[in-house]
Amino acid sequence: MKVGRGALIVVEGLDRSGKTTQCQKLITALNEKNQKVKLLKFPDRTTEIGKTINSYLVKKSNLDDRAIHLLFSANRWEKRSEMLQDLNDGVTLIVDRYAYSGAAFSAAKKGLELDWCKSPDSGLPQPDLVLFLELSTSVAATRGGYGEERYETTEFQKKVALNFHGLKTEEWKVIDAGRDMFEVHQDMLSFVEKTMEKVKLQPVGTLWT
Ligand code: 2DT
Repeated sequence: MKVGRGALIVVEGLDRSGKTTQCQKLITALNEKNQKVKLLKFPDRTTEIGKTINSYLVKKSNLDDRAIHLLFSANRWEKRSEMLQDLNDGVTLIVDRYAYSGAAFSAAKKGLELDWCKSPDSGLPQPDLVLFLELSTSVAATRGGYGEERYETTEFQKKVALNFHGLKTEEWKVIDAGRDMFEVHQDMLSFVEKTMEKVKLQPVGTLWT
């Protein structure tokens, strides 16, 4: 018997909002409930494209703003068929950052329009749910490790935050990430489980088309 497809769940938010920890907690919780789940993270720094992105992020190399933007997008396109295969096999994907980070970060740079930034990701698998972890930039700056990589300045993050808000659609749930980690997790898990149930018999959509 076909049990239906998996859900595409994206977790977004500013740096240090707890995305990576919360993604891991979702995976653990769903595994314990015997659900088929996989964790994905963008950028995926392990591929050839990802290695070039990593070198840019750790400031070992410089690239034209539009060139790096297209590489971030290509890094998602190279995972597209694997993602669709997994979803159709009933695997729920928990994705740490996606095209929304792509558009929000690049459009925070001078001269890059949001619409231009969205266009290379148009046609990727459409997330069924976007969990946006909301945290003020001043609280984020007090959390560990801030300021080591490119983009990790309060001024830049403020622009990114504004761009994220301009990208919100009805699939978005804004989560107050300033609360206790367990409370945040419970909230997120409840949205994820509802979405998994809802999309089982629906086709996977396409993003920004
Ligand atoms: P992590 O700290 O989560 O590894 O992100 N970024 C990310 C972009 O500028 N464009 C993108 O498409 C993506 C997915 C956000 C590393 C940094 O890369 C930024 C922070």
